[in-house]
Amino acid sequence: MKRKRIDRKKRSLARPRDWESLADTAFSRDLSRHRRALAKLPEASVQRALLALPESFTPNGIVISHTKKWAFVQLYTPPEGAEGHREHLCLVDERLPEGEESLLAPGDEVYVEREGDELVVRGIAPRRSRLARLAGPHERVRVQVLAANADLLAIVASTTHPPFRPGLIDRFLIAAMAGGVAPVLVVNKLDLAPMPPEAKLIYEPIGVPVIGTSCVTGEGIQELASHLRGRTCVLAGHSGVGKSSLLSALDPNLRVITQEVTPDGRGRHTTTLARLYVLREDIRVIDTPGIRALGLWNITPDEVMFYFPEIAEHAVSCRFRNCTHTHEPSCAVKAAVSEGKIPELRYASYRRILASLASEEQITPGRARPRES
Ligand SMILES: Nc1nc2c(ncn2[C@@H]2O[C@H](COP(=O)(O)OP(=O)(O)OP(=O)(O)O)[C@@H](O)[C@H]2O)c(=O)[nH]1
Ligand SMILES: [Mg+2]
Ligand SMILES: [Zn+2]
Repeated sequence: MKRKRIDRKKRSLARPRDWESLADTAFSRDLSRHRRALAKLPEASVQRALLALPESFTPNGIVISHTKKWAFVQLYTPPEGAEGHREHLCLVDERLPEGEESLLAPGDEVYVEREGDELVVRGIAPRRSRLARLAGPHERVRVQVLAANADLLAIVASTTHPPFRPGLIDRFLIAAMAGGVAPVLVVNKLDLAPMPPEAKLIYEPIGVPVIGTSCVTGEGIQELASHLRGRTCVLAGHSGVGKSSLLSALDPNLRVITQEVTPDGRGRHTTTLARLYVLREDIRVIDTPGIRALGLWNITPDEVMFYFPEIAEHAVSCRFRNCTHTHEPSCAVKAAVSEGKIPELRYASYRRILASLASEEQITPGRARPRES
């Protein structure tokens, strides 16, 4: 243990400070990592690793769920000798390059090749859309993709247990717009409490359909199904709001695990891995684990207002062109809020998001920090 530490110290002393910027040093480091990986693999895999990755391909399957090394893939046509059975565990080719986004997400279209007894993911098609969030500071990638190629994001909230909180909804709306996914708001557990008035008041005027549901009485489930037909939809929201229950309500043949919400109403994080389900009536749903916070990516503070259509609409009349609508005089947005033309809750969300973007930049400075000199 002690010895290791000394070694590491020596190494860091021996290297020039900016060794990572020297391309050939970085390359040789990568190569040795690659060699180490090869040494650990069985013979068949070594053979495979020496074949080139295809430069162009037609996807032949869709990712259902995955870990770092493995992916469950639904193949469009069953491979030879595997009749009818279409979901297959595939090895993920470790040479597929991971950029700033997660390499794989449920919904990704992939190209799978048979190599001996194994099926291997050899290519990933460019994403048409993504639902993504800023990854935690300890994750390998900067942007965690929760779901790929979805047409719709159903932001699920509940009337109560857990309580209705617009803050996360507003963030999901931004993530949906930024990722090219159309949002709908689903307010579940109508059997426990009526629809919170602000749900319709705030979101319908900005063009977000609001659907009230109950998995207990079945209310609204048909309406939800009609939105989803022929599409791929992500279910996302706080833990315990009933995402997995909605999935079971949409297709009772599915056995999706759900759990009681704890007495404090905080939910229990029953779903731990995002997964795509193919339901009847040509509906594909990606169920995701409940989250507490959604860090926004690729958005600068001055862009935030463009994700709040009702704020952007009034902003043109502000005295200052670069008005942030927080402290400036003659701000048309603040005036519209006090006249009730912009809901106070949305304006509060706008300010919270603006403030958090500034602090997120401070919390995760390692990500985009200019190189120390
Ligand atoms: N009363 C009532 N309870 C519901 C409804 N929908 C879900 N529940 C209950 O809420 C609890 C949580 O439901 P889940 O479907 O596991 O919630 P989830 O959003 O998938 O939670 P995570 O997987 O942790 O993100 C379970 O006890 C469900 O039975 C509903 O419409 N009405
Ligand atoms: Mg769940
Ligand atoms: Zn303003």
